[in-house]
Amino acid sequence: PQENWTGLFRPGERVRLRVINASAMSIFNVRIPGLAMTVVQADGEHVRPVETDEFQISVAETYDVIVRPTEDRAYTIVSEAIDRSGMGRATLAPRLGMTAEAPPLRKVPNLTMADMGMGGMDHGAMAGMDHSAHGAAAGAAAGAAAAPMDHGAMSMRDPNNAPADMTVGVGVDAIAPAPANRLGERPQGLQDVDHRVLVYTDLRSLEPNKDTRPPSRSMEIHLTGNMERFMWGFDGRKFSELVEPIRFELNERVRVTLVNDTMMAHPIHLHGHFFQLVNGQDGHQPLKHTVNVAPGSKVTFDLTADAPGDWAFHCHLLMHMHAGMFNVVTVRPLEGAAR
Ligand SMILES: [Cu+2]
Repeated sequence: PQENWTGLFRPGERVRLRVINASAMSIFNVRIPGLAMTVVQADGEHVRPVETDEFQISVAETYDVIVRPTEDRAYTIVSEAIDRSGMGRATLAPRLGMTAEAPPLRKVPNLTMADMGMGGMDHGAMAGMDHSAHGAAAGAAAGAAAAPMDHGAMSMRDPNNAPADMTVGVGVDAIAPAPANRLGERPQGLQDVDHRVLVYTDLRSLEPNKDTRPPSRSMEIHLTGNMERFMWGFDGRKFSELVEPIRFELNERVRVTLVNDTMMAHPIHLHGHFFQLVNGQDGHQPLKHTVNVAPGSKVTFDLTADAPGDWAFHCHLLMHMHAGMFNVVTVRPLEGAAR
């Protein structure tokens, strides 16, 4: 922030900013106080222009925005880490050397019951959980030590809901018993701000989706963690324990639901493909390669498996990926191979 990267503009011109979250472990909330931003691309794919005042960008996501500063003054580009551990800062100005005020860091957001996938739950049943730890769990999003939790409360998984072969044992924090689709809700840390905030349901592909076939099958993948061993994985296993890759037939159309059983956000990234985020924009579902799955929430995407090969599929938080939240997606047959 001290280097104060500065982008120059002539008052009145339209400026396109490509914002890439290239960090290892930090999810940011981005705004330019005094300037509206028109989002025109997500992950490098066109979306219907949508004006906003702030957006959240998870690791590996990209948003292109257009701004039109008309005044002969500097503006501060602010990116606050969602755990409020720090703030990125840059400047848009008509001349080098100018700065605008940088707002103070806002307070650390606390996870709500909804964040924990407990909307509609009997909260009395939660008496075993140490509620004071929730804010700290949110703070762990930046890689800090996991919050101390009462593990006695962590065996709340509805066994009917979990995959039959999912490993759930001591310390596996399957602690969000009822994750729900919350794509239309404001992201972490932005629930209470008094200006417009981009939500995933705002994103609408500018072009109609090329593949509108209904999915021929559905699959559910749970995002799981273990706070005692700092292990992260899919369906309760880390990559080194996984035997089977996730298999798709070439050009198969599959609906994939990611279920975040943990109290941390996970930016899930698939190589080799863009998937269609199922966000209510039927026929114009936005194309993405990374989607942030908020704590205790579900995200669904439709995938056309049109790239033969082996592809990495993983959480893009570096420590989570290294700790096991990784698998290989195989798309077969390969080019030229017999079916
Ligand atoms: Cu993760």
